[in-house]
Amino acid sequence: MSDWTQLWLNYRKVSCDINSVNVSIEGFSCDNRIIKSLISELERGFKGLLDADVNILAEGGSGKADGLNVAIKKETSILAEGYRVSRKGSDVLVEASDERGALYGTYHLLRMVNSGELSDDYEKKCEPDNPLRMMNHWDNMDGSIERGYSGRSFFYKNNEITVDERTRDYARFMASIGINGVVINNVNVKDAASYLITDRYFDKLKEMSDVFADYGIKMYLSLNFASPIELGGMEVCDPLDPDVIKWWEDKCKEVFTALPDLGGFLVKADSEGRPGPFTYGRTQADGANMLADVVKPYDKLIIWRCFVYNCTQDWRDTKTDRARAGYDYFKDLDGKYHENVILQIKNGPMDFQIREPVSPLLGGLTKTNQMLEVQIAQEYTGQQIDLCYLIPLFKEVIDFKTYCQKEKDTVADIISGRAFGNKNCGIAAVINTGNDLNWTGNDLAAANLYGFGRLAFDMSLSAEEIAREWVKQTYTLEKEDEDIIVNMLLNSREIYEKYTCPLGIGWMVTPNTHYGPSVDGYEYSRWGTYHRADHLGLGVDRSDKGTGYAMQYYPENASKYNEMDKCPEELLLFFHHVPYSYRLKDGRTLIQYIYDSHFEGESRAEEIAGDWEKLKGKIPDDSFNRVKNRFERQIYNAKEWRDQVNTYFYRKSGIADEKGRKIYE
Ligand code: GCV
Repeated sequence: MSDWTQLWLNYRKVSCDINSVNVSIEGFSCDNRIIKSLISELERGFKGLLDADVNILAEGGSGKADGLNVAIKKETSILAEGYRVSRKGSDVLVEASDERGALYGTYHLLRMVNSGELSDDYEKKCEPDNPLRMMNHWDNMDGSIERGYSGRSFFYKNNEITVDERTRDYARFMASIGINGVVINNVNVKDAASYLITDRYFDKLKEMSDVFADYGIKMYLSLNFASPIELGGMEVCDPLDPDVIKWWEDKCKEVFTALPDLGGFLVKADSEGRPGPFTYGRTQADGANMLADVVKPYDKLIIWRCFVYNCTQDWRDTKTDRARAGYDYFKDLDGKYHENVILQIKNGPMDFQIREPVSPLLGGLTKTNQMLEVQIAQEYTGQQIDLCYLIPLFKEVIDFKTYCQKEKDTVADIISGRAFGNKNCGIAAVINTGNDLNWTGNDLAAANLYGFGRLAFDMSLSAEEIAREWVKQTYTLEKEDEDIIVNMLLNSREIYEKYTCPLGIGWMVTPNTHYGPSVDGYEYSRWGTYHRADHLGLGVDRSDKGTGYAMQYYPENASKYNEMDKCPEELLLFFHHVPYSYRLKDGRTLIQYIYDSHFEGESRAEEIAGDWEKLKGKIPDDSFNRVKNRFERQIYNAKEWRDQVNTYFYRKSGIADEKGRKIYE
């Protein structure tokens, strides 16, 4: 038995009477590295799924008449990375214009066989929505993972890089869901990680990037903006200083000579203590463009994060609003970024809370390459202990209408390039993996890993379709049992939201670790994260009478968010300071809603834990028990949240629960 599971690629035997598969490759070279991976995946997949031997035929050859004949064929009319899979009786065709597309089509074919959906007369064409579909690792070189909840890094140990079979399996998983870029180190680049761009690590990095290249994945590195100081011994890292520019030019020549396949760099600058252009009175565009110009001759990208805000705020100051920061720093520079710069924007203006509005920068920028950043590492959403299927949240974000123009104005339109014709754009997720046996800590959290990739490729898929696909690939269950897991997943975000922070207010979480309740944990700190509760009400006034954040949206959204009565209720406390006696649309007061949602959230968490029990004996024991254990911890957490939040607001408001349930005094 291996030290890690095969997730959704476990290729367990399905019932089917095919016992041999003939594969022909037409128009692609069998020596191509991606085609080699494709062939080995077909062998592995059909062996496992059908117990069938795979015969690879030379071009035009013919195999055994009774088998399935799979042709992998070049078809130039299909867009880059896209594919068409079709079947007529025993003949299956996977068509693509390039090797990546052929590989993705192969995974699609195996998926259809696995789920029993490859009917005798089948055809499906898929072309990726987003040019860049990336994973961001926050792995540190000492083996720890910032906000990692699944063990240690499988890339690094004791400041050394590991490349082994697990790296290959990781690359297979990523390719199987259409990921084409991976940033392998934390955006907080410190210590040994700063040396990733030196010859100390080039050999290992090359080895890793070769494994990724076998699966059509480009490797990227996070960069320390202060490298000229830390590695070059210079006094400054001012992006307009000619000596600094020269240093970067020499450095990039060295890096891209050693690592020609590297896709470029991801940069966190002027954020949470990281160095950046502000130190020298320069703009974010000055910093990004300098690096972009330096990497341009090598045809590489600079992905520049917009997570820039004042993290030394004073809670007494009610005018400074962290939510405003991204827009305030980046909006005026729209159009000033060079073509190979992409701004990477977190989905909300704060920081991956369970509920936030969509960042007004998405679509606020119309002349700049944009990439959406989401987080499948469940930092604020249950840390892979509590079940929280995040695809519904991501769907809300990508479907959000920004009103940046008359048509094609959703976030999906913007990040895919459909809105403004950008080529360098897409979506990235902070990944939830580690070296735990099951990769994601909670076996069910793999649905987020799988789901993110599938959604990045095809944004028209629904959260339910993705959940069902994942369940079918992962477990062998009757339809009614599949439904149990699909429903658990689909309800999980709402449940988590109900027992944690109400109506978009966010935070109220244990400082630093970010797991479990601490209503005032971030109330008097420097991070700009306040709920402003008093004896009359709670919430942050971000209307034009408050911090003005609501006005950063286009008028259609701004007017909606600006007024308490028009504001979508799930975001009410994000935008307004609301009296406890305020009546929501269903007639309940705000305080009663807080009590009700916390009782309901906790009891529904118990219900889904009970649903899992129904699957005992149907899910492999090891997986069943791991998840069961997580649910026990989730229920403990949900009770803590319920009681601490309810008690806190009962003490503040002095208003009793109308239903007379137990609230601790
Ligand atoms: C990588 C939040 C997290 C940090 C993270 C940061 C970021 O503040 O808590 O751990 O740092 O976001 O996205 O850069």
